[in-house]
Amino acid sequence: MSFLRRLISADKKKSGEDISSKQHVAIIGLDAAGKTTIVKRILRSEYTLSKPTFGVNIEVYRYRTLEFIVWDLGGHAPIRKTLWKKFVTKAQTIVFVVDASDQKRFQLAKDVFYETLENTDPKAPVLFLANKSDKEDAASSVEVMEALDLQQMIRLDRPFNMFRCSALTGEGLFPAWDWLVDIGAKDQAIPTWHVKIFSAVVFDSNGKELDQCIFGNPTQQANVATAYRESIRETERFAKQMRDYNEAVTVLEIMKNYQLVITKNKLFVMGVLIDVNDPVSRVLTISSRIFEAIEMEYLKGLSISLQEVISNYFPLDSI
Ligand code: G3D
Repeated sequence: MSFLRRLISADKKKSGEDISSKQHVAIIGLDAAGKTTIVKRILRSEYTLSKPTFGVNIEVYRYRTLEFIVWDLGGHAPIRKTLWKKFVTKAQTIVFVVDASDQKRFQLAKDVFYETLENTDPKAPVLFLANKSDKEDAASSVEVMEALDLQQMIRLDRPFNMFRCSALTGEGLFPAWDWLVDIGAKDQAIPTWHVKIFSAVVFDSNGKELDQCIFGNPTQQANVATAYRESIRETERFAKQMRDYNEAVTVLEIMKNYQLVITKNKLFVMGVLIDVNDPVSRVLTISSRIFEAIEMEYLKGLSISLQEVISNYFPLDSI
């Protein structure tokens, strides 16, 4: 529950004296995307459900000063649309949920997503959840991103992030909400939230290479090839140097245009090659998330696919 409290206190900080002000979170998406399941999982039992009083099916969940308004998009009568605009316009945070296994309705989801965005506060952060990732037929993050043309969101001057998650298993859901809270705690000046990962390599703590990957099309890969090779050598060297330490981190400049962020935990040493101007802190978050994601496979002795993990968890950072 900690992130709900943090969300409230972030709001208090921003609104100064007015600590009783409500924060509105609009949770929207097509029907059956999983919106209600997500809200209930986030809130567990600590909420009250306000009965819809408008004769339409809006669910409003309250937790202290947070108000979660859950709304189905698509196929509404004009009266509902008018009412909805009132809610969505005042929402400080937008959460859009798509059922990643409902590929037939991706186009409709895309249409309603962009239509709704036009009515939102242009500074309101948007958290995009590709839900039902536990289902076998669920699309990958990259597929969802392409089908909904989410690349254009990166260029907008508002915080945006996308996570693949399952409301059923909880996988991916909590890091997503953590992101939202972190955004809420910051002032509205928006730095770059994403980095451009060119390549990555991971070693185990004994210095044995587990996997490496390079992103981009063949031309981009050719351009970065020398820096890529150097990043592998440097990461290996660092792994050896830091063998006796459980935690370590370093940032090296590689060939003027790149920086290599190397992080080590008990099990792994990973080097991530990014643009020289990209924020290193973002890579630290990414690295610890990747370590969590690959730990189970590694401990079971299974092979690790860095490419798959990075593009699934951080699709916007690996394009
Ligand atoms: P909505 O509020 O967006 O309309 P709901 O959607 O939260 O009511 O969820 C619709 C159905 O999808 C529910 O199934 C719910 O259990 C299921 N669902 C929600 N999230 C997930 C998920 O992450 N994985 C899977 N496998 N199912 C999910 P029912 O059968 O109750 O209609």
